[in-house]
Amino acid sequence: MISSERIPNNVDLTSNKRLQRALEHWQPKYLDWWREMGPEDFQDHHQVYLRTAISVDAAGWAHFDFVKLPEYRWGIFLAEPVKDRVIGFGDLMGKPAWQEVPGEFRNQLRRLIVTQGDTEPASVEQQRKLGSKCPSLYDLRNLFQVNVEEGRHLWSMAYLLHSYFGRDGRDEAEDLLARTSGHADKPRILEAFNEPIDNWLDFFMFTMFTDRDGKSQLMSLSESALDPLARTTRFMLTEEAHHMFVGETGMSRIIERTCQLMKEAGGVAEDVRRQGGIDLPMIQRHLNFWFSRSLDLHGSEISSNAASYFSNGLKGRAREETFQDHTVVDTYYDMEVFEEGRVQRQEVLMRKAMNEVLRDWYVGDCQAGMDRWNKVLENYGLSDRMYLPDKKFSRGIGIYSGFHFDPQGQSISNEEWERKRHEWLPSTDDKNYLLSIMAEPIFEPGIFANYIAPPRRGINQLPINHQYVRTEA
Ligand code: BYC
Ligand code: FE
Ligand code: FE
Repeated sequence: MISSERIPNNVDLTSNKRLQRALEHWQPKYLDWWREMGPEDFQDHHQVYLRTAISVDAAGWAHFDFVKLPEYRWGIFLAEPVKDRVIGFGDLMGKPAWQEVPGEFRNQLRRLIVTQGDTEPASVEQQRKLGSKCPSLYDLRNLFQVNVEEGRHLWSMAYLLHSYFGRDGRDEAEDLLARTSGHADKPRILEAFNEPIDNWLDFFMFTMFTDRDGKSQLMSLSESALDPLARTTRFMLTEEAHHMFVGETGMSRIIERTCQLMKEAGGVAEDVRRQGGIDLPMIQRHLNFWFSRSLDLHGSEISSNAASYFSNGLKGRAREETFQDHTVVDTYYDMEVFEEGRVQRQEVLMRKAMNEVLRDWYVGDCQAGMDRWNKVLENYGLSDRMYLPDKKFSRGIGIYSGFHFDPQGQSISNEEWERKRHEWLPSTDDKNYLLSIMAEPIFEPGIFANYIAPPRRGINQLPINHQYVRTEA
């Protein structure tokens, strides 16, 4: 069994016996979960070239080596403390940040940490069958890198629960291993984390859009008055950047390959499928799906939970320091609401609109990625463009759920929705086609599936054709 010495950490674990015992109790359960729910078929006989954080300084947080997946050293790291840090927003602004959990905010903080923690193992579960369909060893390695880091993010939240929430925290940490993505009785908490991801187009869209919700939520939690939470999430963000890199570059490589196939076929989108590629409309449908599911992850537009998180200093805005007003007592958000069958504008108390403020930041961050994908199309001289659907399109949470809108945000009838939804969202045909072109995994170094272009460079200065995953002799 992996012992506590093998938990790299900067929280002085050896001198905190109580915490050490608690984590030693949790660790074998985590490992059981990982073996059962982690990457299928790659646990026992494969060595993977992985980055492991062994400290938080520039030299230590990106240590590369070959490891077997269950032997990855999942560590606990907090970003360096900010000296004399004070609360940066809300009603308690200017007071010292908390080193312990105040009793009156215990339930809210536990809930935020549990919700955050729940997404991390969920994503590993969602992605567990992708290895046997991989487009290259380079991509396979990236998948596993994302998976082990989501595992480490779970460790981060389990650490907070064990350290600051006593018995309840221990119970919650166990429950994080007991819920399962897509399970009928014990599903994951947030809906996007119960959606299947069984092909690589879904995987890249998920890491592009859903991991980016991870970025916006972690940015807002890294403003938290609870200093250990702020420091934990701040360090998680360094790893999160790689997950979005995997999604964004994975997609731009698919788009690039599609452009090449379109050129070969004389520019007709449908021909791309005949050549085994992924056509642009299918890409747009998957984009529409994961973008709208990830918008849902930001919660309701009008939310008293969000107001209370902000007032109490539990959860701020992304880059809180860039705002002028950190208390926002009597300011309003000009919101698009849908009432009496039409879109109208309504002034909403800014504090209640904090989910929407974060969602706006998120949309801007996604749009920047969209612009980079469109550059690829432009460079190939094509006039097609990818776009983000309107915020109202295909929503399951919040004030637009229960109504139908087209991707441009126009309200439409049930009948029109039923008629058009397969043009806008992935169909069973799409999924079957994707599985058919991914049926054979590619394990030969330097070779890439026909539907995706090679990356610009390899991992950690190694060549693209390096054997990033190898079977044990
Ligand atoms: N699905 O006031 P409301 C990541 C619930 S991703 C299902 O609208 P609030 C990662 C809500 O819980 C980042 N239920 O929302 C990415 C509430 O339930 P109750 C994850 C939902 O409270 C990729 C009710 O609806 N981190 O790290 O402001 C790979 C009404 O609540 C959903 C976080 O989310 C939904 N989409 O919640 C790996 C940060 N949305 O009270 C990892 C922590 C809302 O009626 N969470 N509900 O039972 C939060 O900050 C907030 O809880 C939310 C919004 C952002 C989720
Ligand atoms: Fe994560
Ligand atoms: Fe992530």
